[in-house]
Amino acid sequence: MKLPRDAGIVVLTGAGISAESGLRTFRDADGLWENHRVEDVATPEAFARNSALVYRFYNERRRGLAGVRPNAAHAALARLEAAWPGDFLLVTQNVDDLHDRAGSRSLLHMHGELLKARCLACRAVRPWPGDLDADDRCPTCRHGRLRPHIVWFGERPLEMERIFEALDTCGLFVAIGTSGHVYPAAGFVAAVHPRAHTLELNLEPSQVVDAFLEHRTGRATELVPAFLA
Ligand code: BJW
Repeated sequence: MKLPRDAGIVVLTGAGISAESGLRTFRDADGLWENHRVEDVATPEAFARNSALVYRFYNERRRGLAGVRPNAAHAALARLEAAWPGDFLLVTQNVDDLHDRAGSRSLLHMHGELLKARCLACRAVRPWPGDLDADDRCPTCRHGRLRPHIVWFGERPLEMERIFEALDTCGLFVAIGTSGHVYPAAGFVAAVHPRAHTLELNLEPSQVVDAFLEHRTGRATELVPAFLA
């Protein structure tokens, strides 16, 4: 595929790109945490029902980030952004900070960020202040409770206007390491097809692979640097 040098590129990443850094994906293994389905912890209803459990889940995952590092696929995307003369946007569903640490700057975290918390009252977003528990209050407004800055099921993903603006004008859309189970991200390919070229890079064909013009199967640390070489 020959892409004009002024074409816009949108890359969507999912948990598969961080798998080889040592972070578990959502739907590959058993998908369980302390015998809870992730869907039963990552919802506003779960937070209302048992916030201590939800805080524990996210405190543990936030601490887990300290022991992992960006891999060759994260690094290759940061190099592409630095070298590409046209518009470039990296949209990640991942709540880890591995793209940030690899050097990606034109980056949107559409499902939030593990290292941030948000006030339920004033909505201020701030760095996650150590281990959170149910008694923590917002330092900005001093009364609101803090919650993980994470988009749970049923909540509106972040930055949707900017994402659809980029999708509307891009010449290439690439999805990497995402199963295509979760919307609206799984619908991005349909939003650009057939105007833009579309490519899926994944360990196995995703749920929405038929919507892509091209797909390659394999590990992200091999496929992504090779595609960009
Ligand atoms: C490798 C690899 C390697 C492994 N190399 N690859 C339309 C139809 C039906 C339902 C809906 C719909 N629209 C909305 C919904 C409802 C819902 C939804 O999609 N439900 C489905 C389950 C059916 N969506 C929502 O509720 C969303 N909100 C919403 O739609 O609001 C309305 C609205 C939209 C737009 C504008 C205005 C309003 C919110 C979704 C929030 C998702 N949140 C989560 C949890 C975050 C919390 C946390 O982390 O704790 O986000 S769910 C979870 O899934 C997480 C992920 O970001 C997301 C996607 O998962 P991902 O990344 O694809 O991971 P996996 O595990 O599924 O797949 C990994 C892939 O990697 C696999 O394919 C492997 O093969 C591959 N892989 N190793 C390359 N080494």
